[in-house]
Amino acid sequence: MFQAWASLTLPFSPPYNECSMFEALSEKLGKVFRGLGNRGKLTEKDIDEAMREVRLALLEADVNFRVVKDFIARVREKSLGAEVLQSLTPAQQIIKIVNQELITTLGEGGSRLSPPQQPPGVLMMIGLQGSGKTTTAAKLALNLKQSGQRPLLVAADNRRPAAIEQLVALGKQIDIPVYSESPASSSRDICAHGMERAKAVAASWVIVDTAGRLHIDEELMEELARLKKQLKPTEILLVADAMTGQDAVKVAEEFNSRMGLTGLVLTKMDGDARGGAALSIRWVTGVPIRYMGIGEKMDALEPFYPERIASRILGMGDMLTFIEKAEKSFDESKAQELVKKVKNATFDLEDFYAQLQSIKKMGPLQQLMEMMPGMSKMASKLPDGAQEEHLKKVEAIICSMTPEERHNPTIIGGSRRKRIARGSGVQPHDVNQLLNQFQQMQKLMKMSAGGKLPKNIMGMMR
Ligand SMILES: Nc1nc2c(ncn2[C@@H]2O[C@H](COP(=O)(O)OP(=O)(O)OP(=O)(O)O)[C@@H](O)[C@H]2O)c(=O)[nH]1
Ligand SMILES: [Mg+2]
Repeated sequence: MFQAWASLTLPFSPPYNECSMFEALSEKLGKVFRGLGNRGKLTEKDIDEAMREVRLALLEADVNFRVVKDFIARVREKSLGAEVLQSLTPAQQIIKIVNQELITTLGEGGSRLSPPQQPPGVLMMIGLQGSGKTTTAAKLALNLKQSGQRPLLVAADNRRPAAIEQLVALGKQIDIPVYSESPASSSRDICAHGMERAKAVAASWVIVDTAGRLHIDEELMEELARLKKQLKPTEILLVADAMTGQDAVKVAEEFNSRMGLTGLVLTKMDGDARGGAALSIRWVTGVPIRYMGIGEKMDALEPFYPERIASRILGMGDMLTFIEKAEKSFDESKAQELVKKVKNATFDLEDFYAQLQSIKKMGPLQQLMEMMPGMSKMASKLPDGAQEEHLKKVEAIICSMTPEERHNPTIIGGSRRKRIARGSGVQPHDVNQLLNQFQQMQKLMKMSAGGKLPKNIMGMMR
């Protein structure tokens, strides 16, 4: 239903604008698997051939060569030794193995921060300059607050005067207290006083933002080691910029050997890097990826779910994330009512309009589309905001209709069409187009209610 809806609002000849992490890798792997086709049996030679291509695809995605070597060896061995399952074709079986091994490589299980046993728990954010420490500290604080915990932010980056102001401003924005002093104070004092404040306000978590450097240097490491000794952090989280590829992996290795990391946060996963850092960093360092940053806004932080990333890479979309987002934004009873309407095929333009509003609440359409199976490619081909533009037009058209027209669009003839077009600042044929598409969508809904939904909705809509 979301697919049907989304395709309804797509402009028709989207210009090209490729940019999305994992996209190229996903495409190449798709090609390899399609090449295996529906063959009833795969020989060792077929598998070796496919593995060679998978290997190339991973290397081109900037995955660490040691990780690639291990990965291929595991997939090859399992593919050769796999039992023949009747329910899957050999190609599907290999996809299943690749999926499992991708998950293993990414590190199993995402984890959220549970309330500390002895509050306040301390999170120490460390990393190179510009990796996203300050932003992530604030995002994490918001995340904790939303799960009912009481975070306090501590601005311990006294190297860059603006860093304190930056954290204070972010704290104000998300309404979370920030402990700060003048940049003249030492980070040791700021942390000590910050801990006192945390106790005074009964904070459950203290999140400490530390200073970064352009490169790892002795001075930085010594300062961080001192702070670690002083703060005895529950977690030391390295914030690493996914856009920097294998450099991020090297940095993580070094920080881990010096500081003993408990977790990683990969930022800028919304960028168009090839994804090699994400696919290598856990395997190389052994440190779990806890969160990923997917934008500059305060809510652009997600727990790291290896299963979801793997299925995104394999082109299955990120249905789980999508469903979670949908659940957050939809009212349960309204959703049920909607399902009933779809089933009875009484879904009208009024309902459609209400849907538009709910979906708008879920975030930028492009991001939503990227999570849906079969739509990620299309999403990347749309220029920023193209969807929103189109949506506005659709909204304007529906707004210019009378309730009766929305309920029963078939009564809209030539003169009503002209009136609606005038009212919404579009051409009559735009109104027509929307009505035709809505009719198509209703047909699809009827079919889906009868369990006859064709597999390729997108193809049909086009
Ligand atoms: N697109 C995107 N931008 C991000 C993300 N995380 C951080 N940024 C941006 O990256 C820039 C640097 O972020 P900061 O949080 O200031 O980085 P920092 O590590 O604290 O930097 P220093 O304090 O100078 O060491 C800012 O412009 C952030 O908005 C992310 O997940 N996605
Ligand atoms: Mg900072």
